[in-house]
Amino acid sequence: MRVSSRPATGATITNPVIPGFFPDPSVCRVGEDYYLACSSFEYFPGVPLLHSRDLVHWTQIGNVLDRPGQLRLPPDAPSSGGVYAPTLRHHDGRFWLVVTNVSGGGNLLVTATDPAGPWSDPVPLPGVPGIDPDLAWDDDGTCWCTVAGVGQVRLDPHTGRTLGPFRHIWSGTPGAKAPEAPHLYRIGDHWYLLIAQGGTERGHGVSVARSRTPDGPFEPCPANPVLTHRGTDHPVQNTGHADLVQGPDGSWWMVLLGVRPGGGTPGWHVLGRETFLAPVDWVDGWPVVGEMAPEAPAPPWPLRPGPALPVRDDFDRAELAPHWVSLRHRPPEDCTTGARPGWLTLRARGGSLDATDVTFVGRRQQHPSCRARVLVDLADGDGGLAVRLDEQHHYAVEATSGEVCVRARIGPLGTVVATRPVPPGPVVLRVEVAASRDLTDPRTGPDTVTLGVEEPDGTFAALASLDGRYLSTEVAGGFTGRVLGVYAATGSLHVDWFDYEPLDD
Ligand code: 6LW
Repeated sequence: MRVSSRPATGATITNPVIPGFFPDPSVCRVGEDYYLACSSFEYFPGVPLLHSRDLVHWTQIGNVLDRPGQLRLPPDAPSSGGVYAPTLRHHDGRFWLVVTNVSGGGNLLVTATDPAGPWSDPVPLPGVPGIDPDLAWDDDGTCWCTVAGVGQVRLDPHTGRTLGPFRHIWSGTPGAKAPEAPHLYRIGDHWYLLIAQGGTERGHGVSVARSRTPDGPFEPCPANPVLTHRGTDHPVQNTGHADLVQGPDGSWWMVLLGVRPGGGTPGWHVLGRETFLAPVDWVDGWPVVGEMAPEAPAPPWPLRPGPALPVRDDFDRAELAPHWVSLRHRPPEDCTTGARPGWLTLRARGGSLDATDVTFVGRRQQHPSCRARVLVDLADGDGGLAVRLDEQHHYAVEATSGEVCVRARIGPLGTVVATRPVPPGPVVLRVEVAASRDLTDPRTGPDTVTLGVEEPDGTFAALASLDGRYLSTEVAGGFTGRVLGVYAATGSLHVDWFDYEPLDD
């Protein structure tokens, strides 16, 4: 039982602090402001950038890679390809971010004075192999770049040139899967090297080692892994891929990814890997990670909630809000709020949701139970509202002229599961996701996804209710989570507004 040395304020936090698919978090603090970046894979813009004043409440303020010139995602980039694991740091008055684009160019570095952007054009890092790059600076200004597998090389962060040999500095805990997500910190008299091991599924964990010098030799913590939920029935699983940050009061905190499996056995997670917060104490020069309860003691400073996302986006701004994502790229002519003022106009680029180049604009599902509604006006095509995990795992309610249908794609199987006639003109499409509560049958899935259309009086005409396990990562694989979005399958369609709201679990 860990005894916290922290003053209890009585306040609690609800984990995850960033719900929905915001994995591989990397955090830094500047004064009283915290900034955090996450992976984004095949979605554009890439690398969501979030801000907090208390480590608990987070607001997305932008995306680091929000220009096509920064983020090359070819149309055939696979789902869960693209952008892996960033590291975000503040040094010498600037923000620095390194990240891997596994579908276009490998490791790259960008900088900014304002974390909300604009960020610089990428500096390629051709001498930095692999994934999960990290940056750390020595007192003499030496910049150390450390990568998965725990290799390390000195780097000129201005030019991207490596300086000296690439060296292997630690293998992590013997017997466990390759070490990933390395982060190097200078804390007191030591350099600490934090890693993830065990793979990002149920075996995930966090280990640490320390050295008197940034390039080792490293002494592993005798208590490794310092955090794992493997082999437990903890409601949060797959915990790992962590980053450390020190509060203004000197306390230490860890952000990390985890999943919340729903339903019966074995449990299915549908929101992707989410960002959690855990307290960290130091005992005998080693970090001790506190309990990651769903309701945990809050940090010992005033909580400062930021602005909540509004339920409705009525697309009345020239630019889409930063939480909207498309697939692989978003040519302005295919997705614009300028064609019909106050509407979002989508023009089909080619394929349906089964294709990698579908015109799609969506936002992460962030709640186990939630509702999405959109008002669409079919210009000369068809499209609809989808719950998407990837090209082979999605459910959608699609409007064509005079008809609405529900399509389901599960792996190699795709079919229309329901249809109904609708009058011509704008139509409201709705998706409701209800998390499973009654688990008396252990075979119960995580949730039920109900898709349909609204009658003119607003009542919900459900067309199909489908088992949500088939839109889970345990079934589909990959690194992302569900995204709820609108898409154009052929021609064009206009979207007047998009509502997203949580429902009681
Ligand atoms: C990430 C790496 C990992 O780069 O998955 O399983 C990759 N571990 O740390 C994508 O999240």
